Amino acid sequence: MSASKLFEPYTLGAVTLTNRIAMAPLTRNRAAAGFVPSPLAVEYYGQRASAGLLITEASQISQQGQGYQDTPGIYSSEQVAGWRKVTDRVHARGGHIYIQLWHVGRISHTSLQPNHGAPVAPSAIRASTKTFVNGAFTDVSEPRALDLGEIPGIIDAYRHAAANAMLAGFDGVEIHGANGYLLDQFAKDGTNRRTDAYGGAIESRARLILEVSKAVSEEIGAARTGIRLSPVTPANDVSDSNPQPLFDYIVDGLNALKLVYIHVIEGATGGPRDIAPFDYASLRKRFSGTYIANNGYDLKLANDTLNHDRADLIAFGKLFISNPDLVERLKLGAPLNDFDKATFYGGGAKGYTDYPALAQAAAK
Ligand code: 8OZ
Repeated sequence: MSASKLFEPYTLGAVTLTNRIAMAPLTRNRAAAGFVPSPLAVEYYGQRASAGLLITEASQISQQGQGYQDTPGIYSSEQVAGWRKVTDRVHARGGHIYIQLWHVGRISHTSLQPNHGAPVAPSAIRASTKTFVNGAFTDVSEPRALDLGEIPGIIDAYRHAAANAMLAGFDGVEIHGANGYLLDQFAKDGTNRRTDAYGGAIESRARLILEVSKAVSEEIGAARTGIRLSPVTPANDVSDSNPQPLFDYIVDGLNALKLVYIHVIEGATGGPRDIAPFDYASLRKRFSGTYIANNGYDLKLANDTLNHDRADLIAFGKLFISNPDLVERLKLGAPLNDFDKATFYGGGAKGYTDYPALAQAAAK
């Protein structure tokens, strides 16, 4: 086994990470009543604290921002108290943790919305996709277009959630700008048909993601504000006719705001990396902060990417579900546990906190 940069420390804004491995945000649908992280979440994140950076599962910034059953929030004081137990456990084990701030936009269902109203979107275009509610996969509901006058309230909800994240003891936040949720819906022309200041030209479609990034970084500091982007993913029925200039423009804006990182899903989320041509090196070149690369990385691709300076950190997703000690396993070249897709979303400890670490596996 040769020395690998993956296991070297890295300074990310205000904190020094013990290695260059991030745990990607992973939706697990196990929040308790009130959308509060449960004691099992404390165990789950604590088991994975050897990752250089943990990024939590996407967490809604408001009830309107929720799109799936049993996902945690970061808008109420009970949710803050629940998350505080998670961050305390991770910090006690020497780890660092950011929370992903989420507004799903049109990827929701009336049963989850305030007063069972329509989910909100840049334009009233229903997504051809399903969500998980009331124990079943269900078509998402028809959304309504946001009024111009509602947008400041949405930006404020991000700001409030970021302030709550600090109260909960997080090291920073990751704005969810990816995977066809609200900010991505505004940015891309397949979902945004607005004719006001938030639709039309690239500068207008990018306005919301940049205004949210500005508000959050003003609230908690740019050195604690990262963002996730997915320029070409088809996830959640999102598309753009010309993603390169759009994301070049967005990243220039994020760079001017001095965000601490961009976390880029290269290709189709959880799928092929080469789904569409896109020059990720252009984003890296435009951005002075940290570049976190994600999607389908294994040890070899991770090492090649770091050695060629194409990224600073590598985020692993599904492998962290089944390998709480992924860092040690990669370091030793040890075998990896397989993951069970049937327990990804919802349920209890099974498939959540019961995957064995190496020492436990050896003792069996
Ligand atoms: C899987 C299931 C539900 C939501 C994403 C937050 O794709 C998600 C998500 C993933 O970013």
